Amino acid sequence: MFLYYIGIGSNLGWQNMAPAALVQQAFMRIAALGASGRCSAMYQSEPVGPSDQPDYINAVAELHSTLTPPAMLKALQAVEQQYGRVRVRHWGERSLDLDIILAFDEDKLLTSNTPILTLPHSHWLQRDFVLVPLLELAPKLEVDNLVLAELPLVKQSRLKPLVY
Ligand code: A4P
Ligand code: MG
Repeated sequence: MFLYYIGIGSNLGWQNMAPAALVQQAFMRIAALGASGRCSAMYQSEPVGPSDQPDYINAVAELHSTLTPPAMLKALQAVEQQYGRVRVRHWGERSLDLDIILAFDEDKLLTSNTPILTLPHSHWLQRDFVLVPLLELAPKLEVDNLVLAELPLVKQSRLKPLVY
């Protein structure tokens, strides 16, 4: 059984769904790819990349699944496609982005260094909209002896969960 942490992001929404609704819908689809899943709260975050795009809604899902990382990536890309994902510009606006942030085989951290699948996800340690929701699900998580909760980016983050 594999354990995944999957980043969910949207800043356009799709059809009649606002970004927050789409993030929740995407989590339901992700949960269906495994045996058990949990989702963090949602967070509004300023765009990283071009600044002339709307704020993002971000969350992280935790999922236990028998799908291997390449199979999980394919399944996530199929979900992105179903929600109208179009690639416009690098780090630009998108209806839905699903990234595998971390993958474990039992307790073992999996790594991969191909352009098709990079694990852990590139830039994940520079993004509070990934780390803060991830730590909500796994507050004591350490990766390669790095205590994530101790990172300055996490301690200084002003991200707050969305309140309805
Ligand atoms: N790929 C490689 N490794 C992975 C992985 N671990 N998980 C490949 C998912 N995909 C992975 O992805 C490009 C290629 O990455 C895929 O073909 C896949 O095989 P993409 O989704 O088409 O493009 P992208 O998402 O624009 O590229 P990238 O570099 O993954 O961007 P990021 O890092 O996802 O950044 N600002 C805020 N506030 N919140 C956000 O969520 N997201 C982005 C996108 C930019 N700014 C943001 C946010
Ligand atoms: Mg992506």
